[in-house]
Amino acid sequence: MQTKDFLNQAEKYSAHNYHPLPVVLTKGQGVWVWDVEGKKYLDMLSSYSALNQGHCHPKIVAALQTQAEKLTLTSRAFHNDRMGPFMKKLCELSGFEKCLLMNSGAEAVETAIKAARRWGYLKKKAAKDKAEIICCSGNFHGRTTTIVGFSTEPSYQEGFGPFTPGFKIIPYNDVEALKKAITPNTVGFLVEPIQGEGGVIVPKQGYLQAAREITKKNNCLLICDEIQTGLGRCGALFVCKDEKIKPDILIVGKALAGGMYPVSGILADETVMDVFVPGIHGSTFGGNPLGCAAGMAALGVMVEEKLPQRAKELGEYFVDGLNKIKHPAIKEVRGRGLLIGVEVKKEYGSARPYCEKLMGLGILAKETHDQVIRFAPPLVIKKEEIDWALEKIKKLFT
Ligand code: IF1
Repeated sequence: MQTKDFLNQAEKYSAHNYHPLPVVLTKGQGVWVWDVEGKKYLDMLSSYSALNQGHCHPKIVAALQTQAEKLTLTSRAFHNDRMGPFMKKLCELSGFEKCLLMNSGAEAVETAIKAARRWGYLKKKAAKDKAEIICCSGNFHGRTTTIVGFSTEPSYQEGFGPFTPGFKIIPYNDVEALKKAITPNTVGFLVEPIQGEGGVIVPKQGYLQAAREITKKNNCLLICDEIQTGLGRCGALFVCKDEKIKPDILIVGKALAGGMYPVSGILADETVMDVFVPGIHGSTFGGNPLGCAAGMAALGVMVEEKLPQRAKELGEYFVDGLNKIKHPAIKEVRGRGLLIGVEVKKEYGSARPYCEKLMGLGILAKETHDQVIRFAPPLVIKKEEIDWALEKIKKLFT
């Protein structure tokens, strides 16, 4: 079968919930992927930062293979010998006492929401069923009906109501708005350290510190969603650590198991995590040994190959190179580490045609919101591969 055959199959059998580029991938290694015609591309999306360790990292593949032949799933009705060691490593790396493992990012966000509400009723004595969680406009935290209920992107909401009450929206990067929004029933402030889908929006220096102070002062939880910004992507293990703040709940996912298996979770200290008692929350696959084995290897690769440091150094190098491409169509180059956005001026059209041209030049990138081309390669990328990409991006703009 060729590309068009696969496209026809997708057209015929798949719900049309995405508008993918017309490329059919069949192989991945490191930062490179190949399509069914044998064409090679540089992956500049990393499946939205789930592939920080690169495609098919041999150490993570080996861990997955070994575990797959041994024990893949026990449910949480019984213990297994992979979950404990993985959680220990994750807690040590992140500086939290406990974690609760789920599968998709949205499930981890929902877990954080449930933790914050339960904490609010049990410990803050918020009025019954009146708990409020503050979120930011331009947020992206997943696709469940509760989560899209507090999205500010109409297309994510249309036709999916009614929505879960108890969420209040404030502008991102606005400390005063946060202060004003807090009430005696506010149990948490849910925020992305950098808004990925919102268009790679980096808040002003000190925003997270201020959010930390205000939430502490008002006895409500700071909940940081680092599903996309975490695990090295933005040039640090977590942006929170870089900003020298510790949220009450840290949400992780995506690259947690190296893009090899869906593993997500929340990290918190005992004072929050003890709101969970047996039987009130969970999932069939949460904490399964296969995902934990992959996760253990993925964390190992991140530390051994110093991926956060690489992202910091190579991200600065990449942004510097992009800024040297002087073209009137480029409105701004922004980002942190290897989460980079190039905003295209409206008068030069939307970002999508640029991504289609980039595909012709051998680079796979994805637009976020109409005007921003997102460049987020695996963190194992080499300097010369960035140089190769810069040459192609220069061609795109000249
Ligand atoms: C899609 C966006 C990125 C996330 C943050 C939670 C989740 C995500 C900060 C939910 C997931 C993915 C979802 C994917 C595309 C991608 C995405 F464009 F949707 F917004 F990365 F920016 N918090 N983001 O970024 O995690 O349940 O997907 O595992 O839904 O199209 P998930």
